[in-house]
Amino acid sequence: MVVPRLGRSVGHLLDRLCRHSGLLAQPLSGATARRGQASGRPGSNPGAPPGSYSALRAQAAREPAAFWGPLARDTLVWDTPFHTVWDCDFSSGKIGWFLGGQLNVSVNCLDQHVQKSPESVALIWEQDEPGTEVRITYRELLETTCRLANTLKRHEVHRGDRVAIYMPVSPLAVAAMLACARIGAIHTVVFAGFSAESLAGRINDAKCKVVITVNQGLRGGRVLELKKIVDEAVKLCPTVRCVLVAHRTDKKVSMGKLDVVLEQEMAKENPECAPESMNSEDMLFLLYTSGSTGTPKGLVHTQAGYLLYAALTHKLVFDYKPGDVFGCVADIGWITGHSYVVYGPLCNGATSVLFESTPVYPDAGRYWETVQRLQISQFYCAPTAVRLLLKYGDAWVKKYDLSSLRTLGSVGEPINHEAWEWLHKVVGDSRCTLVDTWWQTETGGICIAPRPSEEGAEIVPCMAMRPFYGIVPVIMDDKGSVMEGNGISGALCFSQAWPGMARTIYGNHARFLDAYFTAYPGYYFSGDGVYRTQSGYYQITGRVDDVINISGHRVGTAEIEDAMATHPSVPEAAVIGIPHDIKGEAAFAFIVLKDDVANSDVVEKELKSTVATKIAKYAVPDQILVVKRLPKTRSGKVMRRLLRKIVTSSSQDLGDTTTLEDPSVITEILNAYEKYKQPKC
Ligand code: 7RM
Repeated sequence: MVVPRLGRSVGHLLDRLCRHSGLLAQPLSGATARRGQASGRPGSNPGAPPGSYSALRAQAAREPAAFWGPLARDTLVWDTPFHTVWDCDFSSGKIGWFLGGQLNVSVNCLDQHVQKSPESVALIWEQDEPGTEVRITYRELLETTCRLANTLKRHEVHRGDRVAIYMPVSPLAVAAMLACARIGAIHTVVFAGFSAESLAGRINDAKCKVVITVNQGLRGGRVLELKKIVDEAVKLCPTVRCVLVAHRTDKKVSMGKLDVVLEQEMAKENPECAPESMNSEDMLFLLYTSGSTGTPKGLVHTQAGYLLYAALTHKLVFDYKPGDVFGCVADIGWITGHSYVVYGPLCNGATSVLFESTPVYPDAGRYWETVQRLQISQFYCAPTAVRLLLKYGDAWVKKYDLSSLRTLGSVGEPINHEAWEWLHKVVGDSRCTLVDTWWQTETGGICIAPRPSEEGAEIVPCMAMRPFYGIVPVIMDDKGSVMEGNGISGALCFSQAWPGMARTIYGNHARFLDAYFTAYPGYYFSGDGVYRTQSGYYQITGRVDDVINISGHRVGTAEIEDAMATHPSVPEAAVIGIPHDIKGEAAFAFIVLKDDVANSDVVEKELKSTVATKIAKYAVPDQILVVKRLPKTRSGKVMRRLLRKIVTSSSQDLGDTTTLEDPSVITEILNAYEKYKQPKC
């Protein structure tokens, strides 16, 4: 079906949006669209002034093609215009945007800005050692990207091939991502805190041809042996033909037969590389994230929709203006780094900060000293860091002039009152806009945040509040029915597709459908719970599945359990998340030991190291409790809910335990836990 030419009112609204955001230079023309399903869209808002948040939100929900079509056409640089704005159907998990269009993401992030102002600064690399920042212009970044792209080509990386990037935050890592984009290869950045086994699992799942890494990393004054980890991983990876090794330190590392010195190769290459014309729906990158099973999922993001969504949210949520220095301190190994260190800011021609260090190196003033020295306008960080820093006291903040700041943002986990207030009052001097932003690896960009909004609209502390344009939240009850009205809570779903969302799980579309589109047919299910306040704002209440969030890092309880169960003395383990002052959540493990185990302390130590080796250090349980058996239902499922109650609730009420196979297990575990809590002397 073809949507008729845009009506005047829609054109007028978008004109206003574009004047506000500087996004659209040209008037609208007709865009065509195939319509998807029509449920759950909010109606129009006749009383809202044109161009206002609520009018635009209503338009984006009612007429996605009319909203997104002109934005995509005028925000992005296209080789071939798209003919269809969207073709999506949540019932079948079909998601497609800007069909027929062709473009290159690296051209959008680099060449378009080089043409206009080659010497403007693309990246400020805030290296681990304070005061040693390096500025990279758009011209330089394009040149580095092209040399790296040509190096990849020389090593037989072709369009559609996968490349793993295991690097600390650095300009070369950004160039590696953009080099893949330039030649149509698909990158998968693996956070440089993951173990060799985790890295190998991801490389094998993606069947990567090439790995890009560094000899060593530097973080918080410490050396990270990244090349050694890659060596260990690659032994397990038959698809890897070549490892490109860059140098972050002077240390010589042993080079095997697959290894190539990246800088030497790049120096030989041409600083220009013709960009591949990619279809809107070709893959741009894979990013692995944890779900409720033991194996991480490789979420697939595609070209045009992802880039447009990252760029638009970067501009409107953070109020980014040309000339601002945008500081997102996330690692590029997470989706936050992809969307708000690399793709969003660079597509908008911004100056983006690459933060290599930690919040407390060399002291607890590091973030604020950096803000002052680099004159950062927007500062985007994780609540776990805020909780840590506020314990050091206000003096570390007050020491510095933070008047360059306009917007503060938080992401990754719920932000508690104390952290929100501290960020707002002490860091933001009660003067900056503070946005609690909710989104996921799967959503590609921010979905719920206090901005954009009507001008000057209230911001309620600790709340993501308002859906972004095109985001239509729906709250579901236990039975899978849509809950209407305010003052209600349930599962957070979305009824309508948006351009930035993931398209599939790499190599496993069935799992994609199962994880996100099966629990509530016709809707995307986020895995989070949400409360809609009396005023109609959204407040995230936390995961409703078996995913926990340690220091803003997602990990599945099943992943930790699987790692622990590889220990020969541990037939069974059950892991739950428990509240933690700084980390937000910590893992608590219940383990069953074989009868012949003499010393459980040794096993516990070994288990911790197993989790660090198999997953990552952050996933190691804080506490391990030995029990005789796990509480299981008659169908054999571990009742984690009961374990959570035992550890976190002071009341005797353990909820419904009638489905337990043997209720006497409760007293058994309660006793074990009581004993465990007593101080050991
Ligand atoms: C961006 C990112 C996603 C999960 C998500 C939530 C939790 C993220 C917030 C939040 C409460 C927030 N991607 N989460 N942001 N919870 N308030 N503002 O973190 O894929 O790594 O994690 O993180 O549970 O589902 S992620």
